[in-house]
Amino acid sequence: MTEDIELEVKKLRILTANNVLNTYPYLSGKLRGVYKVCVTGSSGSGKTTMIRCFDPEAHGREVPRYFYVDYELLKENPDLFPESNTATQTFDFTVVALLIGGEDKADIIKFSELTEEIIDDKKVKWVTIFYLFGTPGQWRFKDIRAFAERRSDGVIFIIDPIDPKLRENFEDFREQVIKNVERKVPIIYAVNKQDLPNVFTSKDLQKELNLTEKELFDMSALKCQNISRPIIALIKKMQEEELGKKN
Ligand SMILES: Nc1nc2c(ncn2[C@@H]2O[C@H](COP(=O)(O)OP(=O)(O)OP(=O)(O)O)[C@@H](O)[C@H]2O)c(=O)[nH]1
Ligand SMILES: [Mg+2]
Repeated sequence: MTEDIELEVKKLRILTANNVLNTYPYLSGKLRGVYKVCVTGSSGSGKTTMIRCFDPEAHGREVPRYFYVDYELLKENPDLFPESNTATQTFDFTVVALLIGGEDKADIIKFSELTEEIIDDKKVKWVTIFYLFGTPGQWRFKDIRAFAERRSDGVIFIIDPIDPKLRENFEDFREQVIKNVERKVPIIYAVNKQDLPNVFTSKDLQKELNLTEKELFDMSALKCQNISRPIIALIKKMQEEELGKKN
């Protein structure tokens, strides 16, 4: 069953890569895969904020964070819920390209901004394209999350260091994403909100969450700091595993 899914997904990715090459022939010889990557994690962990660093226009439908909202009160007190008034209802989506250039320098840019000139200027050797799906973290939208995570090739898992239910959410969301991708795929974890003082860091959580240094990163989505590192690590892991499977 898992093997059938794996084959089906591979076929789809090859067809997509061929479409990309037909449309952008200058990528010929440089394209190193087209993947689906989802960004998961509890509500408020910073998924939408992270994705908007790569593409400010990449947002799904945002709705009030709470079921009951007194709009009049909010209008008069816009900072009533400083932790953000909205939550993602559908999913955030953008297409991004990882460019590996001269001296193995890595860059991530919005795919629609990639041009032949950029490829030449940056002496790009490899281009990996990924469809980035930012999922909704709220429980009431978990069916939409399942849809957005379905058959991803890799997962970015955002951990909220100020979440009072950090451990419980970690187990829950991991179990769900593993089920939704329908086969074993690489997962990279990022502890967000590192701009805040005295919050858990990847070092603090590594042991507790039983993760290795290589799969756990620190970042601040709010400041768009260190957001590329987990993605580069994920793509590397995905491609290493793919090569391993071929051998
Ligand atoms: N200080 C700080 N706040 C952050 C950071 N990332 C996100 N936030 C804040 O956390 C709140 C929630 O961020 P979102 O990006 O909407 O969270 P989300 O994971 O998309 O939430 P859902 O859509 O409900 O699943 C917002 O107020 C953000 O400004 C960060 O790195 N540092
Ligand atoms: Mg969101």
